[in-house]
Amino acid sequence: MAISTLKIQGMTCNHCVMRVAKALKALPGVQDARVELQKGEAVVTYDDATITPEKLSFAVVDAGYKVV
Ligand SMILES: [Cu+2]
Repeated sequence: MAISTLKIQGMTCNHCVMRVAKALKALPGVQDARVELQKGEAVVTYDDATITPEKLSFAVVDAGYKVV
């Protein structure tokens, strides 16, 4: 398992947090995603044989947020 921290812009409320967490957790290979509104980041635990950090970022962008 690998852990990656994504810096996310555009989250303004708990709804955003849920959206991002849901998008990340829906990806194959993602075991856990902890999203923090105040820090503007997501800490993702994933299987690096299944998914790459780029794909984690794409999922966040697809959900409507920006990864910096
Ligand atoms: Cu929101």
